[in-house]
Amino acid sequence: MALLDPRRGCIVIRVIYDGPAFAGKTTNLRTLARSLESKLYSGEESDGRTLYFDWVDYMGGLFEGMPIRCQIVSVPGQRILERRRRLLLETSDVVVFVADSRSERLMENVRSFKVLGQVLAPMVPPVGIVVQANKRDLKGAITLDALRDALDRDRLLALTEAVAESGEGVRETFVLAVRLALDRVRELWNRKELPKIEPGIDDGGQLLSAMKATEGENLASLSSLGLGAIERRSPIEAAAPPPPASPPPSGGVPPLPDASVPPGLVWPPVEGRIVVHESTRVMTRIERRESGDWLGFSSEWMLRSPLKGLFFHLEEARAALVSWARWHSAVAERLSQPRCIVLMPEASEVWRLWQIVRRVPTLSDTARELFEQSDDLLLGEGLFKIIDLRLRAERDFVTTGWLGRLGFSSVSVSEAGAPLFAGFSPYSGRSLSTVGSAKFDEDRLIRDELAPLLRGELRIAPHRIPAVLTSLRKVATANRRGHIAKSIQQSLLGS
Ligand SMILES: Nc1nc2c(ncn2[C@@H]2O[C@H](COP(=O)(O)OP(=O)(O)O)[C@@H](O)[C@H]2O)c(=O)[nH]1
Ligand SMILES: [Mg+2]
Repeated sequence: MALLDPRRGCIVIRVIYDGPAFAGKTTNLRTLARSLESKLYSGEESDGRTLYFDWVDYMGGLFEGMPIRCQIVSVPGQRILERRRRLLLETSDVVVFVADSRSERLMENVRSFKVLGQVLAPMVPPVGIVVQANKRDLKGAITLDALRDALDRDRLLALTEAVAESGEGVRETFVLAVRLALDRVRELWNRKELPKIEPGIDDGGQLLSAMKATEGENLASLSSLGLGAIERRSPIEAAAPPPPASPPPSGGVPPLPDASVPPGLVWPPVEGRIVVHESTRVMTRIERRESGDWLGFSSEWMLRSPLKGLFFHLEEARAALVSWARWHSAVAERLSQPRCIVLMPEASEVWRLWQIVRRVPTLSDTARELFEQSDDLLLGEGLFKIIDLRLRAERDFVTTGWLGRLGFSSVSVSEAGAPLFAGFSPYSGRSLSTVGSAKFDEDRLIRDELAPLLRGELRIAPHRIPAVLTSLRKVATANRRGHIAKSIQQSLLGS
């Protein structure tokens, strides 16, 4: 429901606290109200249970020079009040999902989170979710990884920890949530879709009346709970640059991107910031390569800043980000996920481009595992699959011009069995539509890349070569790709 209130000259966003009953939503808002020096409005309660919502108003921060007004609203968590909950969720710009860390509450969290996912799925631009693992003080609190796996194994979640009762982690969660909401505002702004209209709902009392009114009616739309009618959409004056961070890089090592990067400097919007938040929490090593690139690693993530990724003018830096983002959009379906690109303020008037990519199992990893396979037949079949994927990837990415080069360690497989590019995307500092060579030479690829790989792996067991080659030939022929096996055999035996 983000909007630009023309009368007050401010941006209005709505941060919704969601989650199962008793997880600590009201406690979060109570703590926030105290630390933000604002007032908590609790619509109506019955025995301390929220019936409608809690509401906190907060004014803080700037977007394009305009103050930001946050409507912080918690939903009722009881299942019986689910309709009220959904109505409120549909007006969110970001959601903090307050999860109860006690193991016995895990299924309640999961059930509630599923509903949240359904409600938010159709919303465009995406509404980010911060999962706050609350009640970390209690014995029997499950680990963050267990919570993450139970909620959604396939999706990257921004996780924070809190003890809402004592206030620990409450503010950190809120700050991250506001940043995700502002990513959404930025996206609306860029699309010239940020409504310029006074908020239909200005305080808790108005929201309560509106909710009660809609419950009396045959409600379908919730426009009255958010914006009222949208009167006009007007393009807004040109963007002013956000202030760069002030501390200069220390000890030569550039600062890693962090989740405080200003809106508009991370792509894709919303999800990109979640990638930054999750990856840089655990980044362990950073080093400079001979090429001049900076590289960072953790067990799950890898991060790179190219040599040409340093900028001294924000407009130039932005243009580079946009052109790189275009490349990513164009090949999105063929890229391993999640990943993001981000422009990190590095010093006064200095920005650095980074990309962050989640490490996924690649063909190299699969090959290494395969060679532990003692059955020659299965090894041959597995090898054919890998080789076939590698060749398809070459055809898809390099021949079409999207990439300059590929290797076994930069190709992974999608669930549907198609090759995905899992490496760092190329950056040349200009428009990136074509960087690859147009010629595809299968024989050269087999000779220069595959044969050495196989030779290296098979060196430990040369006696297996004939059996493996026979098996490989059999599968390849069955797939009408006999020539592949033949050229591998020639490369291997010819050496
Ligand atoms: N131990 C502990 N109790 C908490 C914490 N946060 C909330 N509670 C308690 O959990 C209960 C439910 O909290 P409440 O905020 O009303 O949950 P809501 O239903 O999600 O709004 C209350 O008794 C709170 O005092 C926490 O971090 N640790
Ligand atoms: Mg409550």
